[in-house]
Amino acid sequence: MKELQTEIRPQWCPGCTYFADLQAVYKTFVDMGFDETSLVVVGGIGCTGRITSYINLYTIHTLHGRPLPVALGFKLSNPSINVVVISGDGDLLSIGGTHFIHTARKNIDLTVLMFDNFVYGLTKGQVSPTSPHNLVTSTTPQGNFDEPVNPISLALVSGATFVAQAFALDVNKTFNIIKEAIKHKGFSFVNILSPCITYYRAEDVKTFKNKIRELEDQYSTDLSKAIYNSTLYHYYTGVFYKVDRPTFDENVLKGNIPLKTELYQKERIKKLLQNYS
Ligand SMILES: Cc1ncc(C[n+]2csc(CCOP(=O)(O)OP(=O)(O)O)c2C)c(N)n1
Ligand code: SF4
Repeated sequence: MKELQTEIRPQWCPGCTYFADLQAVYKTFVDMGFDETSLVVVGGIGCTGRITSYINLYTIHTLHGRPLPVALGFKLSNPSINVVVISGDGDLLSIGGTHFIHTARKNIDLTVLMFDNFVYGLTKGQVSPTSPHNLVTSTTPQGNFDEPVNPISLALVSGATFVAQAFALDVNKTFNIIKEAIKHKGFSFVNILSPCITYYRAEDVKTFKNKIRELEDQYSTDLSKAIYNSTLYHYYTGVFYKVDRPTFDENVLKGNIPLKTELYQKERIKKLLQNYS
């Protein structure tokens, strides 16, 4: 575990739930025996994205909203490597929202861990896509007018093949779920409920924790059932859905999806350029 830590001290507020998320992540990587040759971690921008500086493996801190395209690039250039994306609800569902949908529906073999803190933490508590209705934030002083995105439902309807939810302070359970998500072949998504202790003013972590319930109907392979379960109660943890479907990267390897199309052939490009000379 010590070897996985870097010399940089996490720059998170004292007591931030992300410390627990980080423990679960370390625990998983140690348990799965990852090293520089077998894993790359891709982070977005935000308090969450900082995690890339705290993991002593190959990591990349990308542009705001863009960790998924970068992760896809890693996976296609080296399909044998495990790629784990760690980012926030703002990064993945706001500015990066369309990447989320399209990476999921292509079933790229990636694991996405979303630290869902219900606000934009790094920029000091603006409203985010998962902020509950009526939440008072710096940009919604009279309460959030909008309805929140349900990340589990969104992942399911977008085509993710493994969808789960965990709670930050239950480190062991989060560890087990992350492990399963990484082992899953295809687009796996874990929403880790991690309320921001500084800017999420709806309830304190203790009250939040008391609402956490274990999902009864886990590992469903029935999409409509999983979607229905995702709408029942916001504080369920467990695996909502798990199915096997060919992945995009598998199809690329088999040659079913050509990466180099005719368009990229030198002669075609030469001819094309001549049209502009
Ligand atoms: C293109 C661009 N727009 C805006 C920002 C400012 N910005 C930095 S972090 C952030 C929000 C991050 O929120 P979230 O992904 O929920 O992460 P958290 O900090 O809550 O962990 C924003 C808007 C930026 N860095 N780049
Ligand atoms: S602002 Fe919120 S999410 Fe960011 S470090 Fe502080 S408590 Fe954690």
